[in-house]
Amino acid sequence: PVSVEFLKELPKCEHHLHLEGTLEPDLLFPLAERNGVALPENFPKTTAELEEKYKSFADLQDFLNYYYIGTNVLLQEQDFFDLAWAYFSRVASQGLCHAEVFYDPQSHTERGVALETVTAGFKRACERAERELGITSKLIMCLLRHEAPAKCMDLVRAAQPLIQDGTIAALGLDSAEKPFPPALFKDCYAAAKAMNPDLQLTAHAGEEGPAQFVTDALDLLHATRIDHGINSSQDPALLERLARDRTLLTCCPLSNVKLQVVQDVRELPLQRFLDAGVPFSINSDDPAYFGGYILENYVAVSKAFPTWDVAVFAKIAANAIEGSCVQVTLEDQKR
Ligand code: ES4
Ligand code: ZN
Repeated sequence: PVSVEFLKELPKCEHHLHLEGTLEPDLLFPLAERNGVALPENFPKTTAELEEKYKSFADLQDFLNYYYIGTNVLLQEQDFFDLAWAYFSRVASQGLCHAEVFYDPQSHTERGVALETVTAGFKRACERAERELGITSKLIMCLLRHEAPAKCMDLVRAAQPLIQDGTIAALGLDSAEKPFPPALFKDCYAAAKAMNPDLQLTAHAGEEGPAQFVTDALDLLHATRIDHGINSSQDPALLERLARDRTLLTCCPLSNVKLQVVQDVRELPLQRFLDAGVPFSINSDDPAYFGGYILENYVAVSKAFPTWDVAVFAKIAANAIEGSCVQVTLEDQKR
């Protein structure tokens, strides 16, 4: 296997990172205190107890129940800044160059926190990360698919100024997958794209849901990237299409194990993706919950696929750059 040092030095892009999923227990409790937010009666009382709980989740929904309780402690612009800044500071030492990060406005607006407050805090952290850490970034606004499509459309309308001025670079779709197929959000995606033709479109699909949801995200939402997409491996025609169109799958190995999508990283169809020419990147998803940031995810893959050499990882890293919303040109690199 390649060395950890090599993986650390490899210039990496993160494409699948929920900012709310970077809320470490040791920030969650102080924020709850600072904001006077009461946690549920049966919620763990200490960082150690909460970390114990995070050791295993039954499935995506079991995790999401904790994740949405966590989001409740975020209220002020400064909270959102602190959260994102803690993330950027941490991954700067892991060789992260560029991050395209998700956030879930509805998990905050539902509690009376303004979209503008959330976005301003995250944006300020992104700007500081570029200035002080040399990490470039883009914000991806996600629709919560367990919410009514009409509610999601309200968010798209509220976000119009942020979509038009490029603050929001891309639209995504997340939360409980299986009961909420991509088709429900066709109008939301079309409306957002109409606000700014430069808006990029991505969607979680094929994590717990079938390969058909990946196809639907491409056909109905016109996504040009797929988040997770692991179950694409069940459809050879789809693999061919992803390879032909160079559609990036943003894979999250430790997440898939923690949420029992697979029992071991070795079960992930990553070799099949490589063989079929399907580009994928390696990402952390919700690192505070799943026990690893981007480097730990690369290391887990290198351990699970010990025959992959530096050339394979260089290819993965190059595919990640190519699949980013921003293309880093040779000219930019010279500067
Ligand atoms: C998520 Cl792992 C995952 N899947 C779907 N939605 C999410 N939101 C935060 N993490
Ligand atoms: Zn995700």
